[in-house]
Amino acid sequence: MSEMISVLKLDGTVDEEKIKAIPEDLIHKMYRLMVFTRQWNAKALSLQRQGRMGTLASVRGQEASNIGMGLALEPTDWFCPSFRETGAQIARGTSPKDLYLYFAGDSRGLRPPEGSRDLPICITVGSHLAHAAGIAWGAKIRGEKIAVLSSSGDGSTSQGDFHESLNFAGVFKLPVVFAIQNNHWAISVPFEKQTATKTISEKACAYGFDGVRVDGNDVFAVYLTIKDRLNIARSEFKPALVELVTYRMDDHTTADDASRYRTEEMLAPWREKDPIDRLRKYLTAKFGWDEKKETAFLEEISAEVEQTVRDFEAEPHPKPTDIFEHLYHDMPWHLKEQREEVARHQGEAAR
Ligand SMILES: Cc1ncc(C[n+]2csc(CCOP(=O)(O)OP(=O)(O)O)c2C)c(N)n1
Ligand SMILES: [Mg+2]
Repeated sequence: MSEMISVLKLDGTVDEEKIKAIPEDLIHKMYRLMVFTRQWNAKALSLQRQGRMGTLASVRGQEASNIGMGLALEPTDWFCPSFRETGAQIARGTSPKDLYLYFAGDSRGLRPPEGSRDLPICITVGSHLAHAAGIAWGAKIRGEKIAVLSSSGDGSTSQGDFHESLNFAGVFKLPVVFAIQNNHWAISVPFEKQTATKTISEKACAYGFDGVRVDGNDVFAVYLTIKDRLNIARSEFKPALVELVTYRMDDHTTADDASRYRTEEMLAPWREKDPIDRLRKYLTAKFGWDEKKETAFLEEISAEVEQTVRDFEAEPHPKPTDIFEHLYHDMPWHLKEQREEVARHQGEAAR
């Protein structure tokens, strides 16, 4: 079983050698993005309870894994997320307003930013691992010096797609890194019932490449490990499996009630490992971060989140005829007729 890679300890002290690779401004950026993600998420949960948001997969507790991954990628790399990567997407440049739109059921929220190399959110568990392998294969054939990162949950490792994608990547020596956010749950299925192996990283040996285990609540370890593995993938065509050991602190989604299958005692040790508290301790010891700075900072982030909500809610509703868009280059006649009919009913001008 591979050792757990860690840089930032629970008490906020660090491995002084490893931390040298992370500049101070990047550390502040990590903290800002993690706190923003937590507040963005908390706001989305509260909007959902008020009927102003659709089903949401909360990312609370997984901010270090998310931000570490998002910041480790180069802009020219590809990122293939599932649905609990909102922080990574924000770190990569997806607009937080678009993510609100998406989780409110508006498909316009899936529009990728200009020039983006992020795939849209993938709800089908595990299917995007094959997309990641395919993109990496295409890049290799074209001679592009890029890498691909996919992120999915512990549950995805039980899907056939996981085996197919990792096997393919191993055989074709593809520049792809498969990150697994092992948050110990797949809805109500605990990790012990997900697999008979002790870890996920050890599964890599069946595919002929490295598997590593990282403290997924340690943003420095996640960032450095993913960055290192992407570099190796890019320059040596060696894929990797990276297990990020973390914990889902909320319900699976807003349609779930985890108190039916999970006790407070199970959560308690993970509260101690909170990724944001740990980083704040480091900032306090190293850069003199204090109550006053924290209070002002939280207010600033909160104002930013409130503005994001205002922008999201001010977005005009999509037109009913939009349902016909983006499917056909040349729309068949019967759909054109239907679109005109809908437009007539809505008093809309058909495009
Ligand atoms: C192919 C497929 N089967 C079932 C589902 C329903 N489903 C949605 S999330 C989920 C569990 C996923 O667990 P995991 O991969 O650990 O990710 P997490 O939700 O913990 O982030 C399931 C079974 C689905 N979306 N896709
Ligand atoms: Mg999981």
